[in-house]
Order: sequence, then structure tokens, then C-alpha cells
Amino acid sequence: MKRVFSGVQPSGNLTIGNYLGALRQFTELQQDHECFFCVVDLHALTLPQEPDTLRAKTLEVAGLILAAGLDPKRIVLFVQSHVPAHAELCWLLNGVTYTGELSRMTQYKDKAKGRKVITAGLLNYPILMAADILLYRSDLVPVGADQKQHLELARDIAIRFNNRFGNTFVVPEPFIPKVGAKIAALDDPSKKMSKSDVAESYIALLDPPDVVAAKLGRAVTDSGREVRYDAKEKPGVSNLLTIYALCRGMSVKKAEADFAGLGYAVFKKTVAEAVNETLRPIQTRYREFTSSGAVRQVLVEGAGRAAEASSLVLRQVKEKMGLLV
Ligand code: AQP
Repeated sequence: MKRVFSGVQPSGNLTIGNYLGALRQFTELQQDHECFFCVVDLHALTLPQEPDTLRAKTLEVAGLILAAGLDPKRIVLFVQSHVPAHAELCWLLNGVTYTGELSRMTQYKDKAKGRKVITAGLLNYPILMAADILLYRSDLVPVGADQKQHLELARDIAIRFNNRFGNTFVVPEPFIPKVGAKIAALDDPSKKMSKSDVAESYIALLDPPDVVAAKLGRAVTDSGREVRYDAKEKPGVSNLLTIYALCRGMSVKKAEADFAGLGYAVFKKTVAEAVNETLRPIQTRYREFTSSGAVRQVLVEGAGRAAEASSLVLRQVKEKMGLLV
């Protein structure tokens, strides 16, 4: 069975972008892959976080990953900081990664923009991500389009390490959905929807139906009145059409046909209904998981299984790099 690894940062409210770009793929992959999914709290620390909020969001994100349709008996779900091997391998890989590679990363440039101080963690973020993936000898990494560049760097690091120290890491492949890999912000379709952005820009997985309808009602559309997919000329409408098509499990072409001759008001109302139908079962399962206290138990078991699965690779890396083990 091929191995899958992916992580989600507890850096805000999980969005429909996180779901359509990543979590939805997790639920499919769990059927016939060995899956490790991780709440990457150490990654969240690369930007300032309020400690109590970070702790609460870590549990919330884990609950939402399960609620998205993941079966804790099939997958390993854990918190990154509960498995120290991630931080250890990250440090070891610092020795084979170049600062030029890190400062070229688009996400680093975007997140560093306008900040008075930039932490070393923000620059080193992709090394930790490489460590996450390489520790488990992962074959496939389901991610949205924004993480593709980081994954390419993880591949480069793996190849470089293997060439220098002998075959150790599996070189991972990205698994990026054809549609939905970059859901745009509601208030500015030129930007990616992000959980750490302002609430108006995203639909959170835990948003109640009236909030979803209100946010979509205010979503930026484009001039003209026609509901048609045209990413260049009509990025706002195209984004909503993509969300609608994915929520209804249909092609964008079919989605377009559903709105032929209809105006933006009906369009937005119908998109809201489709989004709410997608969110309803997730929200119900989330409440079940959290009220039963099952999430913590899943995370304890997951950390144990992840530590076991990663220990051999970490030991091999230490030996190969010349540490006394
Ligand atoms: N807008 C998006 N469209 C499609 N996929 C997306 N992902 C994120 N935003 C979109 C994918 O969701 C997974 C989890 O993301 P992450 O938590 O690791 O961090 P991120 O990529 O930085 O996502 P956010 O929501 O933008 O978080 P913040 O605001 O904290 O930076 C990843 O697979 C990601 O590609």
C-alpha cells in the first residue's frame, strides 16, 4: 500500500478552501492508502499565535479532520509536537538545505511582506514540512496548489540527501486536485482563501447556515450579469462556480448550465444552499466527536503509532550523518 502524509495548520478556522483543496482528498485516499494526517502545530508557531487559542484550534482542527469523513481506525491522526522526531529531523535537514532555496519560496515572501520582524521559523517552514513528509517515507502528499513549491523543495532535499548519504528517503509525489486546488478569497478573488485572513474572506467549516449565506451574498462578483466560468474575466463568479460544482459533485460545465439565464442573486443563494448541504454532515459529526471526547483519545493513539513509524528513518538519518547513536 502506498503511504500518504499531509498536514493542516491550526492557525485559524478551517475553511472550505482547506476542505476542497485537501481534506476531501484525504477521505478518498484513506480507502486504499496507508495515511498519516497531522495537525502541524509547530508550523503554526512560525507566525505569532495566542497560546490558548492555538491549543483550542489544535483540538478543533483534529476534530474537523475526523468530521470531514476520516475513519480513525483506518488512518493515523496526530499532533506534530507530540512526535519529537519531526523537530529533530527538521534540524538535521537544516544541514542539507540552502538559505537561497528558502528565501525564494513564494509563501515566505507573501507572509514576510510588510512585517517589521521575520522569524527564522518562517524562513525554515519548508524544512519542517520536508521533515514531516520524509520521516514516513511518504509516496503521496495531498495538498492544495499553494503547497506545491514546498513539496518540490522536499523532493530536492530528499534527492540531495540520498545522493550524499545513500538511499534513505522516498522522493514524494504531490497529489493536487484538478479542480479546487486554489479556492479564492470571497472578498478578493485574486487572493487564495486563507484561514488566517479576515472572516469575510472565507467560509469556515463551522460557520452556521445564515453566516454562510450572508458571506456568499457579499462575495465579490464581476461586472456583467452572466454566470459563466472565465477565470480571467470573471474570477469571482468562477470561484463560486467551482465551489458549487465541488459541493454538488458535478463538473464546472454542468454547474454553468444550472445557472443559464439566472442572475447573481439566485446564483449566490443556490451556492449557499450547496455549501450548507456540504457543511451540515461535517458539523454534525464534529459535534459528535467533540462531545464524546473521542478526539483526544485518537490523538494519543495516533502519536504512538506515528512515533513508531518514524523512529527507523530518524535513526538511519542520524547514523548516516555521523551522530553517535
Ligand atoms: N484556498 C485554498 N484552496 C485550496 N486548498 C487550500 N489549502 C489551503 N488553502 C487553500 C490547502 O489546505 C491544506 C492545509 O493548509 P495549511 O493549514 O497547511 O496551511 P496553508 O496552506 O497556509 O492554508 P491557509 O488556510 O492559507 O492557512 P494560513 O492562513 O494559516 O496560512 C494544504 O494542503 C493547503 O494546500
